[in-house]
Amino acid sequence: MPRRIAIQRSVMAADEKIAEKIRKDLSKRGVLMLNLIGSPGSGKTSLLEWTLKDTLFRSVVLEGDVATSRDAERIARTGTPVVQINTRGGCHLEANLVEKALEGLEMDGVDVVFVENVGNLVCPAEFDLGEDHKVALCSVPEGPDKPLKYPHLFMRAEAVLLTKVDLLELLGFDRDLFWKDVKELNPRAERLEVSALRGDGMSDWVSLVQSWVRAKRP
Ligand SMILES: Nc1nc2c(ncn2[C@@H]2O[C@H](COP(=O)(O)OP(=O)(O)OP(=O)(O)O)[C@@H](O)[C@H]2O)c(=O)[nH]1
Ligand SMILES: [Mg+2]
Ligand SMILES: [Zn+2]
Repeated sequence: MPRRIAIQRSVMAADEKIAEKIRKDLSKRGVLMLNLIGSPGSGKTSLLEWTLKDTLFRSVVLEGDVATSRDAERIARTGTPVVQINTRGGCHLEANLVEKALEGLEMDGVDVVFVENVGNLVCPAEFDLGEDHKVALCSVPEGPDKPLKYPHLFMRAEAVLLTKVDLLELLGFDRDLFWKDVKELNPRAERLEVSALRGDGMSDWVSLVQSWVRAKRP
């Protein structure tokens, strides 16, 4: 078994170098990259569909899924350039996949690369894709206890979004507990409540992305 561990380490080390290269290349161009991470169905694609209605920044999207191009088809309907990455069983994106996906995209004039990671609350947090920020999504139906049970993502995220807040009352969601635990894990993270169904919090989210875009411009 030790041999297997060594192989995994070297693969991860190579991938970390690719992530650094992606970060450097995008920074030279003044392009922001965001890595959206959350459970399957937490509302990542819905958040993007809403965000891409905004024309103040130009975006491209990389869609990570185990199989199908369904999410890429949804994004393409917004008119935004998109590449689908299928991991064929893999439960997270890696920098080498992102590097390949970026090769085919025209980046002139682009402000933001949104990466939707594979739906998974656990290991995507461990893999650097070369992003500027990780954005954690947790939806109301998942329950308020998730931050402490799956802490790594919440600890590393620059922003935590509680999604589907239109369901707060229906599901008796304890939002005080949720935010108390998030603050305990990561007091500096931006904290937003959004609903892609009703539009709650979307202008705050778009403003946050815009502030990151401005900070990135040369
Ligand atoms: N009530 C409610 N439902 C939502 C909201 N946002 C998304 N949904 C629904 O939640 C389901 C999953 O949404 P997606 O945006 O596809 O979730 P996802 O995180 O991209 O899912 P994967 O890509 O499979 O991991 C869909 O049926 C959406 O219509 C919301 O704000 N409120
Ligand atoms: Mg999706
Ligand atoms: Zn994984």
